[in-house]
Amino acid sequence: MKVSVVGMGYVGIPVALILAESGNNVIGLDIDEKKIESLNNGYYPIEGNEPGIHNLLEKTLQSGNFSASLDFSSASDSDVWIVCVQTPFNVEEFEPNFQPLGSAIESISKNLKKGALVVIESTVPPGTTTQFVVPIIEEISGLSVGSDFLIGHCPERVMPGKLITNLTTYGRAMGGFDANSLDKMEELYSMVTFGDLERMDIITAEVVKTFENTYRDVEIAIANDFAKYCDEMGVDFFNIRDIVNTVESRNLHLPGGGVGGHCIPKDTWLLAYGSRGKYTPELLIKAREVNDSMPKYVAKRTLSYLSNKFSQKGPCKIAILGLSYLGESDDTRNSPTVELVRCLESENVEILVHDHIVRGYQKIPFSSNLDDTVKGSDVVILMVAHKLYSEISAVYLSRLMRGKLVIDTRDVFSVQEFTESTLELYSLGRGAI
Ligand code: SAJ
Repeated sequence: MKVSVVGMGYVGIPVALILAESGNNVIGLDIDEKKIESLNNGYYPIEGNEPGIHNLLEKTLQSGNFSASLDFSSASDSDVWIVCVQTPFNVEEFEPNFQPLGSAIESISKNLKKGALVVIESTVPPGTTTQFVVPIIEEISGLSVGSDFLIGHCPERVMPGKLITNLTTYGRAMGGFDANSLDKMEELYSMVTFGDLERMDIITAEVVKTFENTYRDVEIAIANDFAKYCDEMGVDFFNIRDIVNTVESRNLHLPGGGVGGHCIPKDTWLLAYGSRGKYTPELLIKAREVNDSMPKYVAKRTLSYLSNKFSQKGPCKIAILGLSYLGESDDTRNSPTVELVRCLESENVEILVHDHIVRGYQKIPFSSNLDDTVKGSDVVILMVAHKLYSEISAVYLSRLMRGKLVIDTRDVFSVQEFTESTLELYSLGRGAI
């Protein structure tokens, strides 16, 4: 089949390469010229370690089954169009940003051939595929859904660091407009994954995906609320979590300095937007607010310690370890560290953020050198569980720091080791300082 994948990001690239490896003729389409050039030159344009992706790119370029392009008209004979663009949400306006999706759909509609299948893999508010996407296609292409083109929603379940594995093993929720759409989707996705392919209608698939991520957001919010409870009660959340999780039906998640990334922070809002005017999922929105409150919670703990114990002249120097939203990732989208810096900035502090995986971040004081970041700091705040940070010792920090406060929001540092040091460790969930 001739397949075009729109959106050469975390999701689109592995989808395109796996379909190309299966013998399809695949074009990867994007509006970012650098990405297209990088892909056609055999370079995976996204940082982070993705096992297998480099070999797959090289192999499918060599076989000629994959190429990348800016030009949608070069794909006008596509049998299938797969849309993998981002769907951000503006919380203040309570509106999804449909610009990337709308632009992709418009470009596809101008090049859609009769009988082709369009699949939306991006996570969208329930109702979007039939109420937003289909009208645009019919308006621009002049084709009618069902009789002239097929359409469906098949949400992705990839996870950074496990893109290829997840795509080829996880089952898929396939929401199709009609039986023909589902048959075509089944033919397509049976080439992508060995997992189960569940047939359903489109809105059910849209709800499956937004539920999946909203559910995780609530699970994380429970861990965060429990951690705050433990801080105030002077009990150890992690010890309690180990005991609670011995009950097989319990799965307490981990607290942290916030919930970032391109999925979890927005999918609750996409879900709520989909039911606007019909039902407001209050618990789910409250959970979102709990997770969004974590950077401020860390800032408050830091500032209350400083107001009581900081005696140096001049600004307090704060070193923050980790800028990406997740350990071993370079992705800074919705980074809790960025929000933490915003919460601290108005105070009499000097902040320097360290990350050795994120490259060249401009918007906040940033360094990729750990010694330089920690040297002379009064407070060190660990926000991301990068593997590197698990190698940091109390001796190393006490040698380089000017002050004594170390705040660990990801339970990376050993409480025992720090208790025996000259430093004061506050580990989120193990009792307030
Ligand atoms: N986080 C916590 N505590 C936890 C788990 C995560 O604070 O117990 C934080 C992370 O630090 C991060 C954010 O939440 O800031 C999101 O982490 P994540 O592990 O959910 O990673 P994501 O954002 O890459 O989520 C993706 C999602 N996959 C898709 O949308 C296809 C999600 O559904 C997966 O469950 C998740 O990967 C995964 O399990 O790895």
